[in-house]
Amino acid sequence: MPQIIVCPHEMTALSAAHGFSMITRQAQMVLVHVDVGTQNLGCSVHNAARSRIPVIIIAGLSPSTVNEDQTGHRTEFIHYTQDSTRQHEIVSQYMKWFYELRSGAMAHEVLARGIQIASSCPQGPVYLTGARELWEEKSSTNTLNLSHWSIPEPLGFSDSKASELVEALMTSQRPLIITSYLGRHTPSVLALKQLVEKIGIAVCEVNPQYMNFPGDHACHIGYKRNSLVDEADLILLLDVDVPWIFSKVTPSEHCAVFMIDIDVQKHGLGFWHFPSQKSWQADTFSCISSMNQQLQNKCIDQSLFASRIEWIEKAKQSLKLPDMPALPDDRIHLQDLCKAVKELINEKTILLFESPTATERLLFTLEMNQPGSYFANGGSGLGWGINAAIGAKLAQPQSEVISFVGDGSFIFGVPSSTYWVGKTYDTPQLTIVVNNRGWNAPKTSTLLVHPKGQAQTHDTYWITTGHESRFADIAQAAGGAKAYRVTHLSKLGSSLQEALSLVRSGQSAVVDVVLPAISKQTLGHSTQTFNT
Ligand SMILES: Cc1ncc(C[n+]2csc(CCOP(=O)(O)OP(=O)(O)O)c2C)c(N)n1
Ligand SMILES: [Mg+2]
Repeated sequence: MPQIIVCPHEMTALSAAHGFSMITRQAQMVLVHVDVGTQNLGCSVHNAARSRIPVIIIAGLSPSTVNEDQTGHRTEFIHYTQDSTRQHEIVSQYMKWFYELRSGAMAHEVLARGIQIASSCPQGPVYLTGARELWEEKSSTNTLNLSHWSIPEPLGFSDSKASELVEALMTSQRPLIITSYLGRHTPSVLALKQLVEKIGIAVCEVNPQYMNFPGDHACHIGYKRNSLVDEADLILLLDVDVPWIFSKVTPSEHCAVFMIDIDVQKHGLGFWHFPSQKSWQADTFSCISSMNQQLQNKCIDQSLFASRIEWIEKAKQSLKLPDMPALPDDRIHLQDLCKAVKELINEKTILLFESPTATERLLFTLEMNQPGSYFANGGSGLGWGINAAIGAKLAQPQSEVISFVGDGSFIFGVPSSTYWVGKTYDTPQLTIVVNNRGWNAPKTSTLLVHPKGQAQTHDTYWITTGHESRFADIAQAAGGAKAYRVTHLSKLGSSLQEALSLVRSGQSAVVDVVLPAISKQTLGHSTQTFNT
């Protein structure tokens, strides 16, 4: 019997399954109510697809029969209004496979096929439906021999391809690796470290979904997209969706770009293209391992190695994130918060990150270096973090789970559902709300397009959502979480430490950390002066 976690909101269910699968790589099942339940999954469907998460979503279909002899027939008016004609179309473009069960006798087999498809690489969600009458039928009594439903292995990497790449790396002057999700398989991190140290390669993590390469390593050049792209003479893209932004930077004419990706064509995305002279759909771990093996017998040119390391060291200096100036009146800025979070990290920490405009500062400050200690959403549907934390804790009960989320992301996460589940199923988390009083990312996006436009001149960004809300109290009311609201730097460290010790004792805690407001605009009919 699988463990059943009842979630009051579908966003919690699929995001928690996402968090669990991110760690275990095992497919999870999420059951939802017909068309309306499917719609309430909302952006967690996009997230599962973009993050290549193995999950089987099962939704009922309204019963189709009206005859009382048929078990499961229509018994309520709602069976008419919920009988949509193409329910699967709500989510089909995000699914690796979707299918309607046509006979209850085949339920086991169809499910096994769903698991097989979702779990094979590149992994992803599948969607199964079936009318009530079918679920009422007897399924076959034969138990499935699951060993006959093996998951197809990802493609390997031939010796000749490995040697082509090894030669190119060994003779390069300024090699750069860009990655986002290589660390989903934790042994890949060590394999990459071995390769990097042997050759001397700069590594940049862009929007990392996992801990891919130790943040404190001498060859880690940081988390800023576009870094060194125009300087490198060899770029190796390893499991990454968007390595750079064309309008900001392009590789030099003489740069060789290679790509190894579990999903090299990204056929789930619309327009997508990054130039590469060779690209391989393959499992990165086995590719790097073959390269490492070949390198064991190779002699590295020491003067080339030294010049590569010198280039990396210089780049690291220039890419350092400058310190933020201290704020007056004991107020807290993002850097203070990131430094305080660093004090909480230990070998048991699992950090779930969803605070869009804090990405670089947090990663730069924390320098996470334990494989499997850091997770972020590969999609962009906000509300994932606090719910994925439930799945992370279920997957690794001994861990200390911290979700670091923006105030907007906290609201998107339907916290009234999250913290109830957390309490009911003993999955305590420490949530840190980065409360800049609104949506900073859309403000930044606006300024990228119109740096001196109306919004900038008049401070009319329309992004000051929930600026006076008491976010932590929601979690307290819904699931008995301990609520903190911190406005002063002198109280920050002690509040976070106290909150973490409560989490260790089994109670969730939410620390709402109030940072300077990103806009002074008041919304609605409020005449209240904006408290910055
Ligand atoms: C469900 C959803 N709605 C809207 C967006 C667009 N969006 C991207 S970032 C962002 C702001 C999020 O606010 P917050 O979590 O407070 O982070 P901040 O931008 O302040 O760093 C919004 C609304 C989105 N990505 N997902
Ligand atoms: Mg915000």
